[in-house]
Amino acid sequence: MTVTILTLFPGLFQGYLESSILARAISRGLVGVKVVDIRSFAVDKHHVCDDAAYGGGPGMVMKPEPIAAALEGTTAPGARVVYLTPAGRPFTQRTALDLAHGPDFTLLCGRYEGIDQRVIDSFVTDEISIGDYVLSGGETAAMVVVDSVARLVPGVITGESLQEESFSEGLLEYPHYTRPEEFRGMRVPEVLLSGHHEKIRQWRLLKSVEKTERYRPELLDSEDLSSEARDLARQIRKEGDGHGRDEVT
Ligand code: 6GU
Repeated sequence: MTVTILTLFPGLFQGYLESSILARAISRGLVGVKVVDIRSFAVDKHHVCDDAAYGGGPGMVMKPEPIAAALEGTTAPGARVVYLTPAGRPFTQRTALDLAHGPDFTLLCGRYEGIDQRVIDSFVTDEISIGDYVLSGGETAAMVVVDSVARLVPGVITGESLQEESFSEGLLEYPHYTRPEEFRGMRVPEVLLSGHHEKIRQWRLLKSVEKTERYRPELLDSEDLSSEARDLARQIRKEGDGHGRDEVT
């Protein structure tokens, strides 16, 4: 799978692409990342890529010609072109899975107030936002997308880690512990030392449901939740009402 990234700031990607899981995936040939400088497609003497907005208002808009030329010079006709914008559809694990299934796709990073709408109308197949906040450009969002997609490409991380993720699907992760058994007076929960796999599984699920209830309670209303997780959620909520066993003294 090859991802092409179109940006005015190609240098931002260097350190990121040289580090960690992604660098390994690239060197093993599992993932390709091509970073393309939009400015190199501007034909005028000063390679101008932005201009004032028609209709007035503050800020600049990215000109259509360099982006169109960059897309036509790097992206196969019919390929997915994803524009990263706070005005896009929310990016989720489902989007990442969908992109990881291929084929190759292109990420278009906006800067300033955004890009000329006619480029979106002519080339863009998906508009994606990574959350409800404003970034100064699409580059950090592109890194988020590449990271989350690359780790889903077969062979990039072990099947076990992915299985564990699908186990906890729809819930926040349970807490993790490593050695030593006691750190500054705090012991690792006894059940994790027991070697009892079923008890450990149940404890982790309980912790996941508790954490989800605390930080993301709306996730517990999902239809996709396992019946076991649903039962735990119901129990936790009952206890929270003040009628649970823990509250009885
Ligand atoms: Cl994809 N781009 C920008 N500029 N800001 C964002 C975003 C993307 N997602 C959330 N905020």
